[in-house]
Amino acid sequence: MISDIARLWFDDVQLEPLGSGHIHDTYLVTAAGSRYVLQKISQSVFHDPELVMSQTRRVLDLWSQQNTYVVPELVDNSAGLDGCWVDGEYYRMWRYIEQTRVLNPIENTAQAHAAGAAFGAFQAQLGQLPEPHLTPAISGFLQLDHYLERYDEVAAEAPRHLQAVVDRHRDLYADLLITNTTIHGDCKVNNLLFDEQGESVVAMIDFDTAMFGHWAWDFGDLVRSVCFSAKRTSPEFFTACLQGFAPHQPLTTAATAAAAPCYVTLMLGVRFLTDHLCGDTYFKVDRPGENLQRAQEQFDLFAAFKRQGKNWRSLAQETLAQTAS
Ligand code: GN1
Ligand code: MG
Repeated sequence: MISDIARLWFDDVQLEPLGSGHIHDTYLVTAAGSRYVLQKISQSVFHDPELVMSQTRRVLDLWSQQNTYVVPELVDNSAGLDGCWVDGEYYRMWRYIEQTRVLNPIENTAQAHAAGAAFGAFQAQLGQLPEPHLTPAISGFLQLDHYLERYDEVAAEAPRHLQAVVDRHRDLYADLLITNTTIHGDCKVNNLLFDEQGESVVAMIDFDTAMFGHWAWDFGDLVRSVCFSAKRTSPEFFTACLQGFAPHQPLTTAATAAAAPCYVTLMLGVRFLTDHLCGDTYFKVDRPGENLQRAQEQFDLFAAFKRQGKNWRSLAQETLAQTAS
């Protein structure tokens, strides 16, 4: 029972499910008047939980050296360990960060700016990580070419209209397939905890996918998640994310910033679609067909991003010129 696991940390616990993640099982734990977050790491996604933990500790150490954001803390259990194996599953406990909230949906462009600044600051800070680079805890993570290889094995079963979209765009993003900096790897706006007024970012969470990647995978995922959360691809959101992010990341260019939301959104659509066709082994579902629906939502968002195309490139050029001056 999950409460038995929580008792490896605390004697007297109350538990309830927490969050809307598609990967781990996550619980809110109350013990001795304080709140904590217990997670069972999904091994169908992260094959090596100890690698995830050792890399997370390196990230937390370096991220703790900035003073702008609260850094999540792992909690030791009664054996003095911040994570442990029980019956072949790996568990860990975090201190809950109080007086914060997740934006669901995002409400305004000031929040998008604050989110861009937070993820930009993360890349700037993690740029100082001593060698060796963080390795992807999931092989091929965020590499479109890798996901297309898997997709191609099952593509014949995919709905025709989605096959056509993939085939038309699969070769467009060669510039984004390289790696150039340490990234967060899951820059959704709901991996940021805002203050209760929703004005500033208090803390960033979820470092499992931090790795050496391309700066624009984070930036693109942020714009994708902001627009998905707001249910519209507003140019104001794009500009606000870029204004927040770019001052922290000197690698930022207008063309790549404009292409990044398309790249990440197409990739996520392909990931959901492939998982649907392969029997939902990666993203958790509550009912059959849910991953197909998620794929369709990302393909719709991708189409909306494509329509912004050239506008966003010139908008990015103007924004970068302003932020540099
Ligand atoms: C997964 O579980 P969650 O929501 O933190 C996924 C991300 C996707 C996201 C889409 C390790 O993250 O890459 O962008 O779903 N994480 C992993 O909602 O695959
Ligand atoms: Mg995540």
